Amino acid sequence: MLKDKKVLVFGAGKSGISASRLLRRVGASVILYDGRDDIDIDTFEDEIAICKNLEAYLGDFPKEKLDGLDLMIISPGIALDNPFVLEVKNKGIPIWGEIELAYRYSKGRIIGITGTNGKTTTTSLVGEILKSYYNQVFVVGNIGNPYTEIALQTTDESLTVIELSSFQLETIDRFRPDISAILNITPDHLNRHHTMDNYISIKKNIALNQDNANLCILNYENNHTKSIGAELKTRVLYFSSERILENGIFLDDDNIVYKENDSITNICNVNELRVLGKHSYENVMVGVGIALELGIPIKQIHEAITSFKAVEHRIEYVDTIDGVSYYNDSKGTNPDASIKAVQAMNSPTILIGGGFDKGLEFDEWVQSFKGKVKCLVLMGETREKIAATARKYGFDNIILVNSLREAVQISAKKAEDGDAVLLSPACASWGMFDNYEQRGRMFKEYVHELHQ
Ligand code: UMA
Repeated sequence: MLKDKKVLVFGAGKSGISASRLLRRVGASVILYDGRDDIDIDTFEDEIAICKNLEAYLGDFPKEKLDGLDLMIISPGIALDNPFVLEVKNKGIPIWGEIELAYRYSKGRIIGITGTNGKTTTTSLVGEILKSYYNQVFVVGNIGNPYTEIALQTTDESLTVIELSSFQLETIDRFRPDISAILNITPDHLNRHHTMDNYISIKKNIALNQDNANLCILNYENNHTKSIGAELKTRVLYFSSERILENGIFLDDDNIVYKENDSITNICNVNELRVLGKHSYENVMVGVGIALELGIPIKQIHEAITSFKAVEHRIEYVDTIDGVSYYNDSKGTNPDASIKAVQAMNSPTILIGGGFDKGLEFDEWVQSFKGKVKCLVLMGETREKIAATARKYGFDNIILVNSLREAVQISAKKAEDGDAVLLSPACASWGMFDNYEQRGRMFKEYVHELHQ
């Protein structure tokens, strides 16, 4: 399909490198471009391995090279209103995201999972359930393994579970998952998507090309996802952690059940699960919905969901030092995700927050502190904005710091026996760290340093 085509890959991060690799394997001629001029260009050839004489440009792109291009692949981190992207678009060159590229070369069944929060956990849970029953399961996407990396390995027997961010869904074209899920939609990434309506419509893209042969699983308790159901051409399955549904998956007292017409199937009791909190039960319900649609027997589903543990960086227990427990919720990259972590705490908590400014408001986050958070330690670009919001609501036990290491050290000093220290920044890590994983790993390292 792209053999002998001239393809420009914009962005030389994880996804750009993987996309280049796929393109070279299928015989395309690749030009790799990154706006940063401080990357060591020689590393590209090592990374891409199969590329000899890779044409790559850093910083400025020679404009004459745009002539004769057949396609541009952009990385998720690059916005569609980026001036270079607009220039390419104005020349009439088609633009795909890495997901579309991988999809065009994929075989087998595809499960796409999106939502503002919970998508990484749900994607790994679904991966676990599927692996317990099927042989060829791939777990890819925003979770950290680019989809393009495995697309050429998929066969008709494969099942590919993809975590999809709004950044990735913005640039799909024909991408059509067999099963999709939107866990929830709350404000996030508004600096990139500008309005909530635009953000919602991008999330909805996940089901854009689905039809009646497919299924979309939606949260009945989130107004945005609930109303999306009526607009889709595909079959819809709702889940709810708040009420008994006529049809769907829901919590009935402490039991997760599936109801289809008059037939009720008991899946499990929530006390059998190793994950905590309503948001976790919702993730499990989505996993159950996907597994049932794929025909996995209840016994197998039960076994997989009851042995599943929380993923790294999501309310992850780190250590207890001098009677103080430390939790890493670096994945709390927006207020809503962080509220879930704050609510899950069951001891007086020193909360470490702040980071990159995505244009979000922190009112609801601060309001969720009541009875949980005793002290707020703030870092990064948003620290003043958050401090002002906290004071507006009468919360003034606030400490401003200049680094995560300082945040950990001050929290340890302030904490008393029986307290918890929670890193759940409600902000992206950019500006201080490469990504939330690095922020979480550094947090754990600084906590372990407290032993010295
Ligand atoms: N770049 C430019 N110009 C720009 C912007 C970026 O040249 O205007 C270049 C940068 O210099 C850099 C490269 O593009 O070299 C980075 O590309 P990228 O930001 O897309 O990062 P990747 O390393 O390719 O990682 C991406 C996802 N990153 C983002 O969406 C920001 C990863 O999600 C994903 O795991 C990976 O692809 C594999 O598919 C991370 C993320 O933070 C975890 N996601 C956000 C989130 O979860 O909230 C959406």
